[in-house]
Amino acid sequence: MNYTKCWLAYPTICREQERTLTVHSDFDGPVAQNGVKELTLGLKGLYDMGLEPVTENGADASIRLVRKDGIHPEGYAVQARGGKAVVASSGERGVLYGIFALLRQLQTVQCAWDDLDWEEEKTPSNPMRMFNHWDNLTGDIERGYSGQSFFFRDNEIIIDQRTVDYARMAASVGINATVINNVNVKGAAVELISPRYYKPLRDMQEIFAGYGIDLYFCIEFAAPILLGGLDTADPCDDRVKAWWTDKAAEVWQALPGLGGFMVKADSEGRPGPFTYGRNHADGANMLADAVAPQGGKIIWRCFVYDCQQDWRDTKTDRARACYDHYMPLDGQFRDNVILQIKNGPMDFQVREPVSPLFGGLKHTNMMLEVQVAQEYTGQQRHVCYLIPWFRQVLDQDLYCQEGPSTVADLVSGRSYGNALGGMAAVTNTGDDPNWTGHDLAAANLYGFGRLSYDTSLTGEAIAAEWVRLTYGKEPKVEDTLTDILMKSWPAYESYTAPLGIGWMVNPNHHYGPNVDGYEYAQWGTYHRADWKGLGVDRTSRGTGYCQQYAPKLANLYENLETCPDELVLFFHHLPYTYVLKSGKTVIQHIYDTHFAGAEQAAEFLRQIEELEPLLEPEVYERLHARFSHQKEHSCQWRDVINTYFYRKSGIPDAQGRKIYA
Ligand code: GCV
Repeated sequence: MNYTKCWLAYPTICREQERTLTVHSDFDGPVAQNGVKELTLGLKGLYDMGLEPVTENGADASIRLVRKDGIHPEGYAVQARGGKAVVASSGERGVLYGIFALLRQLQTVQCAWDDLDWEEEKTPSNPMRMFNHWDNLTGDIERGYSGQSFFFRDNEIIIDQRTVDYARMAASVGINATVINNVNVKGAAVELISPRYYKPLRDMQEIFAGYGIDLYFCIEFAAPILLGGLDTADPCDDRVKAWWTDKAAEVWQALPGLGGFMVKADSEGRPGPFTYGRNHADGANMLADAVAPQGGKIIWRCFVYDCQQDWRDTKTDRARACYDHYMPLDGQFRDNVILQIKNGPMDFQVREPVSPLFGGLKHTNMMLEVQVAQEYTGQQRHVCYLIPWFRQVLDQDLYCQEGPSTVADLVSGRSYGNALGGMAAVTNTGDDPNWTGHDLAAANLYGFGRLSYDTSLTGEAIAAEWVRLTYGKEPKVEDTLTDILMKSWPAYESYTAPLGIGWMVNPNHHYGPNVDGYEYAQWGTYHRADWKGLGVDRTSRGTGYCQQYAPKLANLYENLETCPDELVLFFHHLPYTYVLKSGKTVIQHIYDTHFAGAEQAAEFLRQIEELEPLLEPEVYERLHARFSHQKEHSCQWRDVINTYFYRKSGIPDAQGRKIYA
């Protein structure tokens, strides 16, 4: 199947045919060689120029890839001036990232090769920058909105040019690790750690390694039973320990350099240590000990909560679960364990406070998990550029120590001097021709990588950069698409669930409005609306969730006077007539944002229609179809939500607009 080159299309800047640059490299490993290949592709596309490697006279080469101690092995220093460029690093990954930075810069300033006058030095903000794929071996993707898997089909592993192009795309934005299969390890995926798959996995691993990407996969906690024929997977059982130790030795012998395993345990029906009366440190450490001799890591997901809750029970609070489970274990995990924590305490809603666990753990490696796949944010049928949201998450200060204590500081390991940590994104890719279903959803994939490598970047800068790399330099296209991207998350938030309350989606597939879709279910996701008001009381008078934060944040959320409007219903149960800081009542806020959000979606479509002459017909058609759907679907959201709350409250819209009573 044909597919687009996304941001690696290298659209022509100006033609300098007949010219050939030279490149000299101090490195000769596969990563640097792929860097040279990328330079060749880039210069050909941008200038129609050739590139020739030279082994001698390195000093005269147009581009020099230089080994330089003192620069982080995944960082780089690039200098480009007067038709010559030097890309320096102490490691090959750094050189590769420097090359991508150089190609990016050429496209950003859109100048002739000789005119580039630029230098940049970067050290990655996070040690680990990871894509998580929820691909099943059958080929379908859990929460996939862009076709089928390009890693797996019919229980076989696919290796083709797309594998290489995926690795190029990931490396171009600084991704250095990827988990290829679903955390819900289903069917044949249990056997990924068996000889059946070692050969193709090795081939895949080699491709990824050539782009500086460590391969990981998700394992099934009950594998000793399912694969090993034991009668238990108890992490404290010696037979289980021995089985995992032998298994790890076998896996690493087949796949030397494998990054490690990711585990979802005791979560949404998955097996785990709780089955045996053990805790999650017992489970994670047993695996960590098994993989440690191989240099492997265990990424242990913290998405653990009671998914069999009684909706009548107003004291149990799913939001509390992650902290309640893991805080008592702080300091007990091995050095090669990383706890992976979702950005919020619930599950990737359009707005949530950050998980208090980030501020709680002081002696544990941790990693932030975000979802680039738009499960709850429009499923890649609506545009929803999430990078400004991730930026806010990273900037949130947890006030948990005197020193640096934002989420960015904490997960990078900076706060407490941890060597491991970073950011992971559940990806939005599939085998659709444009990789991400919605063409503009590629900005999230790109943006996650860029942000995880450099957490000082802004959402707007990343958006503008992505648009230029993807569509070339056409001011109207650039301005319009950047504008749409930047307005898209607030727009989506405004016509869906209000004021931080979340959910209100159709059960199971999570698409489209259904205010009571999860209200009487077992999932712990309630809005508690009645005729007087709505919201969940998570203060000390309610579930006590607020108190999981350090005092400064706990007080901010606990007090209505200081609790930010956008999260007020997450933390408080309020009457519809309560006046927000905006000066509007809760009910009027609901009406106003829903009318405004749907209008904004209609405006997006108008903006896209103006781009018709400037975009390739196929791209325009795809965009037009998605934005038309978004316009219509945002009206459905608006009307369902407004009608529901009008019927509950009996309070009319102050502006007398149409509400379907
Ligand atoms: C992979 C949510 C999703 C599930 C997902 C789970 C998780 O509940 O709906 O599909 O399972 O999160 O993150 O493990």
